[in-house]
Amino acid sequence: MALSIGIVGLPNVGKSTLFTALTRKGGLAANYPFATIDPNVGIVDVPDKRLQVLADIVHPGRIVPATVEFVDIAGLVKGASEGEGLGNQFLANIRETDAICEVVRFFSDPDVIRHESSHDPKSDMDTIQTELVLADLGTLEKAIPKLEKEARRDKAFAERLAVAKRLQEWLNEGNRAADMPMTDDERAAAHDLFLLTMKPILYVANVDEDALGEELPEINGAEVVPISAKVESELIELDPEDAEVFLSDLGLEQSGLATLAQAAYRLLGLQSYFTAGEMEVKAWTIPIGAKAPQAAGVIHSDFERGFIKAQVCSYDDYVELGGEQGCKNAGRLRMEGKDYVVQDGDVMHFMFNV
Ligand SMILES: Nc1nc2c(ncn2[C@@H]2O[C@H](COP(=O)(O)OP(=O)(O)OP(=O)(O)O)[C@@H](O)[C@H]2O)c(=O)[nH]1
Ligand SMILES: [Mg+2]
Repeated sequence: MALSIGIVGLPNVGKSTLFTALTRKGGLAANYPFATIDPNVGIVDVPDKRLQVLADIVHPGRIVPATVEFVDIAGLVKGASEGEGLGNQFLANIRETDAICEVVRFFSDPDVIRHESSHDPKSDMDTIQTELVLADLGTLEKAIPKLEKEARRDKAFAERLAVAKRLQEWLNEGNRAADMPMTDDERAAAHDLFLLTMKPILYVANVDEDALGEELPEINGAEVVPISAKVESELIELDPEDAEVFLSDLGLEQSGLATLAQAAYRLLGLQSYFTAGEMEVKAWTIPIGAKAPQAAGVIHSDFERGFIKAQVCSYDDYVELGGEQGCKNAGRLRMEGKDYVVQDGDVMHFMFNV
């Protein structure tokens, strides 16, 4: 299960430029609005420097990073829900993503045409929020009559219907679904409605080169990650050493893409653990707080079902003591049971029985 993120924003704000840099393959970036019509899906490695450190110890056949799937869609405009621009049909392509990344134009380049509905970051964000809320209201308008019918037949649908109606009122006031106070059960019921504003959102501020490294304040309680799509698209053309020099000239420690991947992990409450062996060193994505069996289940459901115990070294121990044998010699190799809460960076080996 790769984590998936849908990219939204007004036309010509740099979505496809960012997507292309992210995925190192062609989405089409072009200086005219609505350059993107078909959705583009790209799988992106989650940059994690720890993988190479582990590989230097284990010398595996290959390194396998965690991945995130990005979906690039056409720009939304004011009135998209009523068919303005290209309309909002393509929002269906991001209905099942785990999160939304909204690209907001902060860069000033006068040569890049601003779509007429784009003014400044705050109003652009409001425009997108309005369109996403309207799209969700459209979804609810279709879902509610169906749920009413189903609730008459089967009580199990009553809760989903009640929450759908409550959401309708809430969204009608211009709010995001995710911000509505809900019990866990209601939240689960709401999840099945696949509302766009129910998804966690993070903002990418597509800034001018010289504004990189500046911290941006949160907007509506959401994290804003400053990235220059232009710089990113230049970075991927360079070999790794030149890229490091380029980055340090800009006063940066890592590429915006790495920063974005990390922000997405934080937003979704995710972390990685590693497996390290002769064949491969691999990062696995799990929710923060996941216990050992759940972590094992990410590799294979049999591992979770037949979980016996896990052999664990912390990342720091593993690196400092030179690997598994070193950890063992130093008494730092632990055997953990099914209640062990996996820590970020743990190097794990599972014992199971099926
Ligand atoms: N100066 C500058 N130009 C950029 C930057 N990011 C994108 N552009 C330019 O803006 C134009 C539009 O970029 P795209 O990536 O195609 O925009 P988009 O958001 O995908 O647009 P649609 O698909 O039409 O909705 C292109 O000419 C890019 O080169 C940036 O960070 N700085
Ligand atoms: Mg595009």
